[in-house]
This record gives sequence, structure tokens and C-alpha cells, in this order.
Amino acid sequence: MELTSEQLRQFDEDGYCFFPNCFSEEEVALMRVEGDNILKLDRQEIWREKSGAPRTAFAAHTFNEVFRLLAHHPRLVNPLQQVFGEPVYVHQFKLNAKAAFQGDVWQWHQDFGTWHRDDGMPEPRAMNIAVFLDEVFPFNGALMLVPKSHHAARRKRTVSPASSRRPASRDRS
Ligand SMILES: O=C(O)CCC(=O)C(=O)O
Repeated sequence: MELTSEQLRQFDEDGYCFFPNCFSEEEVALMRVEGDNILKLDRQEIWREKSGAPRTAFAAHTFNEVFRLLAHHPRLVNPLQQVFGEPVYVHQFKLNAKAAFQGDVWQWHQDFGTWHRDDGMPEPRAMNIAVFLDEVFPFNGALMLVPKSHHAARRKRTVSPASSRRPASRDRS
């Protein structure tokens, strides 16, 4: 897959692009089954809410074949390499569960701030890819983006006590 000049322009202007039907229903169904299985595992990569409900599974691309293939998929990697003009690597891979009724909030944040502070990422030269495994509605934990905020400066962490990454019970801020 290659981005058109219109998609590149829109990405530069707004900071994001949408690709409906990037994966088939069959592919998404497989990821959903594998994702549900991963969230039931008792592993250190699976972080839980205070209630015990899953919040995030980190690094599934390192221990699950379906998500390993997803992380390397040309439909995702090719447009990234087109934008950056060089080979790319995975900095973070996560499955955000957003458990119905038991899931805690995800506060507004800039991802680069966390990656810079916690992981030592030197510059905001990174891209997020979100693959939605469920239909997204305003009532089931939709991801909200701030158009054009990719041109804004890095903001101080102002939200407290929960960070974006951790459930409130594990927050370090
Ligand atoms: O899915 C969300 O609402 C936020 C995801 C996010 O920003 C993250 O995982 O860092």
C-alpha cells in the first residue's frame, strides 16, 4: 500500500489519516480472538485495572504469531517507510482492552511526552498506528485525536494522578 499525495497532504495538515477496511473482516476477527486470548493470560506484559479486568497487553508481537505478522504487515509498514523515508522499527506495541464498565479512564496525553520521559526517546520522530478491532462508538472508549496537535510543542504532564500508560493504581507521576 502506498499513500497518495492527497493522503500525505492530509496527514501533514491534520496529523492523522484513516484507512477504513485496511484489514478484512476475517483478518480482524482473527485478531479479536487472539487479542481476547492474550488478555486472559497471566503474564507480566498484561496490565490490569484495580478490578482485575485487563487494561493493556504490551509486546504481543513478541509472543503471538498473529500480532507478530501484524507488526510487520506491509499495509502498515510501507506507508510508514514512505513518510519517514527510511526503515522503521517497533518502539511499543500494545493491545488496549477498554473493558466494558470495568475499564478505567485514559487521560488526555501526548505519547511522545511519555516516551521521552520514560523511555529516553530523543525526538518526536515516531508514528502511532491504531488498528480498531471492535466497531468504535462514542460510548465504548473511542480514541479521540486533536487535529493539528502534531505541530504543537511538547506539553508538560499536567494530568494526575493516572497517566496514560498505567491504571491509576500503578501510577508513578
Ligand atoms: O486508546 C486510547 O484511548 C489511548 C491510547 C494511547 O494513547 C496509548 O495507548 O498510549
